[in-house]
Amino acid sequence: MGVTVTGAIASVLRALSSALRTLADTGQQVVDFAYVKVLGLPFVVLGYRQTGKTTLLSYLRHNAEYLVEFEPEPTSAGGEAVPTFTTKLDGENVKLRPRRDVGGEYAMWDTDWVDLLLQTKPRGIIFMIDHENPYQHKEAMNFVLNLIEDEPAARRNLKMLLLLVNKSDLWADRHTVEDILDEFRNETRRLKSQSERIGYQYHVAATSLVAEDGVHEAMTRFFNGIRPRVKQSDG
Ligand SMILES: Nc1nc2c(ncn2[C@@H]2O[C@H](COP(=O)(O)OP(=O)(O)OP(=O)(O)O)[C@@H](O)[C@H]2O)c(=O)[nH]1
Ligand SMILES: [Mg+2]
Repeated sequence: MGVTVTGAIASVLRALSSALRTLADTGQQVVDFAYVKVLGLPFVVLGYRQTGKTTLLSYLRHNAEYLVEFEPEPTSAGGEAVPTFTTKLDGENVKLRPRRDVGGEYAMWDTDWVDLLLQTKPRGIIFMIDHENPYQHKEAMNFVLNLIEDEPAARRNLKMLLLLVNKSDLWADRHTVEDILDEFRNETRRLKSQSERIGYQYHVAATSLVAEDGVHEAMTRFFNGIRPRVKQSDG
């Protein structure tokens, strides 16, 4: 099934590559092209501890067989470098650039999360929660929304925030995603109004990384949301 996610990224990249091939030589379009080729698509994955951040990054980089053996340690302070993933497309390399995997402990919000957002100026943020610790998820989410509000660098390139309600294999038989989000009414309302005001998209999806449920759709939506847009002028 890692094939599915790899397939999801491959299809996003295929769309991206065909979009790039249609670009003409105007300045803006050349900048988009250079940006994608040289810098990749920077995005960050945030969320309270143990929500699945490291698992998601590994999932995106490896085939699913890898997950069976995968028991991540909690990510320690300072985070861990994640290499750029390069995918070959029509003989060309296209890069996705997550930069660094940070942990979800409180102590890391003010340090690692802030640094990561300010340095990366991400095009996308994946924010992960699960069915436990609603209080901590709320705090973590408000922390990120505050940073987007207060730090121009954190929102400068932001095109999409994807809210993943993960571990659906553990809750889907008892709760709907709406039940879980009910605890986060204020935060989702805030997300909606901030996204409209600042001008980024948001999307909410339920996923199970271990059962590979909903991941393909959510990642396709996310990577489509953060890739540079080709202007649809027919002129
Ligand atoms: N049941 C279930 N477990 C999951 C899922 N995704 C991740 N996990 C497990 O949740 C635990 C935490 O996953 P990590 O990827 O280390 O979480 P993290 O957000 O990186 O954690 P920190 O680095 O401590 O902040 C691991 O045991 C994963 O195997 C899921 O969809 N379902
Ligand atoms: Mg981790």
